Amino acid sequence: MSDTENKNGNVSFYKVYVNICFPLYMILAFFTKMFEINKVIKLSKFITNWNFVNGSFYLSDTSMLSWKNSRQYCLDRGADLIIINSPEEQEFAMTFGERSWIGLTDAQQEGVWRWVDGSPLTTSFWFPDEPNNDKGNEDCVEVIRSKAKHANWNDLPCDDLRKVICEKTL
Ligand SMILES: [Ca+2]
Ligand SMILES: [Ca+2]
Ligand SMILES: [Ca+2]
Repeated sequence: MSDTENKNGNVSFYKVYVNICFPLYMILAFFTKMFEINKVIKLSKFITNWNFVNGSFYLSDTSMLSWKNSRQYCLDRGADLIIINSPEEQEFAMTFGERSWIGLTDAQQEGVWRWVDGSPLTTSFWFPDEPNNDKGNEDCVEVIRSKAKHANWNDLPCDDLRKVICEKTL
């Protein structure tokens, strides 16, 4: 191999690097950074008004939203609607407002209650005679501030407007 060929070989490798590899790397680095910044923005949006209790962040809002929009509100902040795992969390859920959505629904199959993470309902805190699926159109669940702290869930139409409680577990 002559010196010229060797030189040409080095030049073409350099050209490929400068014209293709380096720009691709920069584009990739840019989008990676944007993704990270976006995650930080979402987290900071979430933690500005957070409550931290027993390993979870909770967030509420004064807005009255449908169940679906409440869920989207939480998902937009890297969380989801509250999943009530214990009597303590049940009592805590009542502190957010008179009537708030929780992350429980039987929209997929009537009478089969599932939390938003897909887990089945094991411990429940229904009002007496609830859930009643009134008029065949009650697939979402609210928690109502009440003296009966462990018997105050009601199923109701998912398009009704209630407060939102988001939960983000660690
Ligand atoms: Ca929980
Ligand atoms: Ca139902
Ligand atoms: Ca009901």
